[in-house]
Amino acid sequence: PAVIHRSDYRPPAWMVPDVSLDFDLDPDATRVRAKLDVRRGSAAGEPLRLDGAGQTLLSVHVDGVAVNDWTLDNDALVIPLSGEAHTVETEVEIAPEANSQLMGLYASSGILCTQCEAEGFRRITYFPDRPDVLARYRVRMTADKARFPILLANGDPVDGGDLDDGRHWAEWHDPYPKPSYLFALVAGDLAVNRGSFTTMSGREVVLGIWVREGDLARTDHALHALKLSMAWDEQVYGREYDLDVFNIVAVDDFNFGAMENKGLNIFNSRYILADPDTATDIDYDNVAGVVAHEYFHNWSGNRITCRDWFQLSLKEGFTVYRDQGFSADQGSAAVKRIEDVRSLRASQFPEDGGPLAHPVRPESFIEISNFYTATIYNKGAELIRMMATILGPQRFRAATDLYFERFDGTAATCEDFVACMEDAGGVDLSQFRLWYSQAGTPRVAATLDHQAGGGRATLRLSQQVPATPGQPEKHAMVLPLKIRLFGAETGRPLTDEQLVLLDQPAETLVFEAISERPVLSINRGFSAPVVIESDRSPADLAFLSGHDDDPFARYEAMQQLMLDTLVAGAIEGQADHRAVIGAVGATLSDPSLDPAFVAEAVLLPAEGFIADQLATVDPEAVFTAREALRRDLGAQLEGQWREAYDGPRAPYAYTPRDKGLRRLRNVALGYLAATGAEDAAKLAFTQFAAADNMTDRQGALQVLSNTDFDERVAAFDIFFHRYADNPLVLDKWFQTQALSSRADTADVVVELAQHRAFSLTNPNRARALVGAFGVNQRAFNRADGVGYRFLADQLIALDRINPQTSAKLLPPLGRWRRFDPARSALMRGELERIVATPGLSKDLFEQASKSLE
Ligand code: BAL
Ligand code: ZN
Repeated sequence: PAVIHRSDYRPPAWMVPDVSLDFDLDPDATRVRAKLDVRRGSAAGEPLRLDGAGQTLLSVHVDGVAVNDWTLDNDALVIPLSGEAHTVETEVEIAPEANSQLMGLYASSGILCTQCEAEGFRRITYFPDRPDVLARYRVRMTADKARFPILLANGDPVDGGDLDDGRHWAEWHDPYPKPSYLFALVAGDLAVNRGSFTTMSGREVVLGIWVREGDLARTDHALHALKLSMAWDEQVYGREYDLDVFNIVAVDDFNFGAMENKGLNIFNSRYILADPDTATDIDYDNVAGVVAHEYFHNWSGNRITCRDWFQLSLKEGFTVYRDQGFSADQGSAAVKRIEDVRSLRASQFPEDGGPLAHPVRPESFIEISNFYTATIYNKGAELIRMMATILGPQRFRAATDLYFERFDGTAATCEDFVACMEDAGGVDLSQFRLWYSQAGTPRVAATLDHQAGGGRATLRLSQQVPATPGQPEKHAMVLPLKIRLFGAETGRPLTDEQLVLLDQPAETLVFEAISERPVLSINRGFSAPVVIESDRSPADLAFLSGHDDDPFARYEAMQQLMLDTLVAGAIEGQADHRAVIGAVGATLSDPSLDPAFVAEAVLLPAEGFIADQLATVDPEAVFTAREALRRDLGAQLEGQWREAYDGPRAPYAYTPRDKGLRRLRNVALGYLAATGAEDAAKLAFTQFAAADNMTDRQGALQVLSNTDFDERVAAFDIFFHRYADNPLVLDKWFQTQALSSRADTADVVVELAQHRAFSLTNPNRARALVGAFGVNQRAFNRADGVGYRFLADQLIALDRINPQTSAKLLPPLGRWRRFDPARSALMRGELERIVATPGLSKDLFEQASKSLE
């Protein structure tokens, strides 16, 4: 397959200021008539080239006259045009019901809907399907009124009516020029939860969350989150909504989490539907976060879009940063930061250290769908965060104001964004730009020396950026590191917090008048997305975990202490647990701490993250070391776990405090179960059966899922039957089993793939079983290779249905270099089998072949 390079970018040869689309909707055969006003753009003499894929072309007219001098070149329609401006009309037929890849126009449980990012619009009609061609869209839809009573598109509704034959029509007009990837339409039998929002300039916006009638009761949280998001973007970024309506539609079959189409967001129902009985606190948080994310795209993505797909992080990194800020403001900012860093470490760090590593602004791709990654999204957000840290809040806001003003209505680049940061911030970000072009997670070594008898302390910092595919040599980057020193004896701060911009391979900082032995607090707030290697002792880490005034640094010290202990345990077969037990005990008994923070702080690092620290991963050794520490923590602190578990209980409410208490209780239950305490099974099962909310019910199920208790089987059975009609909750049933740490999980997962409720055609279900299994380090890496074979079988089968979703699930196989020779060979064998599969999509080919390199 062809490789597309960033350096090949050329401005569009033809622009399309206006387009009219006429849809005669039918699940089996939809007719699409498109009328494009085209204007010659950059290059004289070039024919008009319209992207297409998978449709049947019925006719082509130029300036009202049927023509046949067009050609098809790799699915693109090429039409020779002599003048500067023409009207080009095409008519095509497409088959939404047969569209299983869920790109373009497709059917999801009887609803017709679209997904066009990145290159799905070309599956609907012939068009220059690239983000720098901005058009005003007028859309007319005709459909059977009984089956599709609701017809929605981007922008505002302008007209509609009934036809004689039981069909009806509606016309929508979007006044804002937009790229084709933001096009959307929906036709279906939908109910609406209506709301309204008055914008900062006093305009009334009609809001609608559209779902199946039976799901309506589960949409209040999403509607509330939408209103909060609209207010937040006005207050924090000065951004006002710009249309009279804002609609969100939830569908069950969706490749992404959601899509920011102008004025008509389409969501995976997983990120809309929530009520206490079916959604956990994490689900509630995710619904609000994704609603906010898509809403924020209206400015960071839609009003200002990307010039080309290499700039994807321009909109995604910035919008993730914005949604993180929104979520932080809804509850505990410290806990939100901890969650974000945990997810960065779980998904982006391994990506940055593996065969699929790529810069935040990639240089090339085969299939752009493969680049909707944690690097583009989450590391991209960290880049924005670092610039915000360097500029400070006022100058950062001035810089984003400048960006929104300077580039409104255009397709921009990452470089344009950085230039605004420089212009409004009065800083030089020349070297900072390396963050966009260099892949890999920088490592910082930090050693702190102190003169005996007091006085001068010397901090030596050095950085190293590891080699990544195609980038053997790296330059030193700008690393904004927040640093503070604390006194080891008194616990008091010895310095103010300082922002150090480490921009050399090595630097030395000197602190004078340091009267007692200092302890280093570094990368506070996770100010740079790097790995810190310091020589801090277990005692100093335990001290920081109890005394640092930065909550993130406190959490981080505990994590480092746990990690060092677990790595020692995995390598040596045993470790000294005392420092961890002492620090966890102190944290549990500190009454000044927020329970939500405590719950995060006492959690052990994930198996995958422990494995990332080892030269060669031994999954059983990692599991055994982690279980040993869990058991020891559970047993040694049993009284405190019981106290936390028996803490204040109240009827369910979704408030930060209640969420924190629930989280801590479930963590405590896990530790109690780890000890094998006699009553643990009973406690868990009672919680499972009596819970008035899904957080507690699923929390108990998760605890049971890792055990041999008889209650485990009963709980899974009850759960399945109770929620048999709810696909989102059944996903939890599959996922919880796929994540179990039990020795038989791989066999269970292979069996579950044959379950009548399992299907690869629904991306959520595929991710719940196959995706979750891939990140279950112990089960997936079972020494006999059954996990590898299973994943490869599923990917090959899913590739025929939905290549995009299949390719996203491949990365666990790409970790083969990290394992022992026997596992490596088994994994490579499966990758080779995938690459050799006839008819493989370019999506899966790219991921598998790069993973072998
Ligand atoms: N643009 C794709 C979905 C999202 O990031 O919002
Ligand atoms: Zn996004």
